[in-house]
Amino acid sequence: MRFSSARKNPAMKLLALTSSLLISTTLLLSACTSDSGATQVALERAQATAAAAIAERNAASERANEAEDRAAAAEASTNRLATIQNRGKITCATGNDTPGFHSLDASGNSVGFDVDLCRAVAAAILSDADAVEFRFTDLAERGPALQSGEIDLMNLTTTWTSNRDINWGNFAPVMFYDGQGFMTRKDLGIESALELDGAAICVTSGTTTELNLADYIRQHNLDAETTVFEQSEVAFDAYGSGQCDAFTTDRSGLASLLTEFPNPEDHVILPEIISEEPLTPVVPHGDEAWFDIVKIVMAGIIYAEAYGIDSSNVDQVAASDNIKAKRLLGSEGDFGQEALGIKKTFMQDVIKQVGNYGEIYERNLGTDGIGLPRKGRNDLWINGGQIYAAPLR
Ligand SMILES: N[C@@H](CCC(=O)N[C@@H](CS)C(=O)NCC(=O)O)C(=O)O
Repeated sequence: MRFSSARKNPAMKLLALTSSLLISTTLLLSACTSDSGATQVALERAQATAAAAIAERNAASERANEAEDRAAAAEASTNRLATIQNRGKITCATGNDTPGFHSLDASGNSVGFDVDLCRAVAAAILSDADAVEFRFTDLAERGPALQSGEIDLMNLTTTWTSNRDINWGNFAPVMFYDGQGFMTRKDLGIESALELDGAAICVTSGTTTELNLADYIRQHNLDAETTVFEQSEVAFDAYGSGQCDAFTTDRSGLASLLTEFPNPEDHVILPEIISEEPLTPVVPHGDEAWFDIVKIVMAGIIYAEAYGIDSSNVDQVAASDNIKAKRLLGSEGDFGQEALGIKKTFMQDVIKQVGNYGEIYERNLGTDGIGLPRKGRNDLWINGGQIYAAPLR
């Protein structure tokens, strides 16, 4: 509203100026009727002055509009929480073709580990985990989608790298620790990635996978041929139909895509892990408070698991005498909710509707999902893993 009424002002000013210049031209004309030559010169001068003033005003008005457009974009990206609250839902970039991380269930709803963080953030700020508009984004489009600011959050098996951190957006705490691997058909008898000399390898574009593969081939002097696809599902189908001897991506992605094969036992994941792939939610640059909100929701689900709070016992714990757990649930104290302008009890909505980190993991990636054992880096720090976040206080 503020912008549309401000927009009218330059046009109205322009109108006022144009009519005042026309009035002065008419006055000048009638004052100089005695000398027609001088009148003609005066008239031309007045018209030229009026035209120049109008052109200058037009340019100033255009500059004002551009400045307002820039200000509107800046305001949307610097006050994303208010924008989302007005809109009534968050816009989250994810995918729909990697079971466990992001896919569609039988009713066409988005489900998965990546999807659940979008839902958790929606539950935190809108009290409704379903208040999410999912934007299915190709991997090569992730940078532009973040840079344009058109999405509020991205959770799309995205590796946190230095270049992406600088150029794409702000990366929240790591949600899943991974590394890149290779899959081949068992009947090829290949036991190591170093035996891929002469092989055709399928890979998805716009990924760290593509870059790491190029490094690996060069580093080990392999004479491998890479075939690049825009979507991992298409790349994987190409591998499945025998177009390539091997397929490479994050090892969790290999395990995920394997669940879609009718004959998974005919394939083998090679032992080499050739890179670091910390998979991380990302927000556009430019709004620190919004970045803090996403981080605090992540910390909330992680500490909820550590404190033994899950979707089945929220009310019970909120009324208990466990000080740390009660603070997390907002029944006492404050760990930043007030400064961020979010509901004190936001974590109750998140845990009731989406669950703690462990529940999210098991439902999608663990025993009830694609069967990736959690033990190791993706376990909580208290169990020797690396899943950790800022303490809530
Ligand atoms: N983590 C790597 C690779 C990401 C990747 O290849 N993700 C696949 C699953 S393993 C995916 O989500 N594909 C969805 C799509 O192609 O739309 C990156 O950030 O570049």
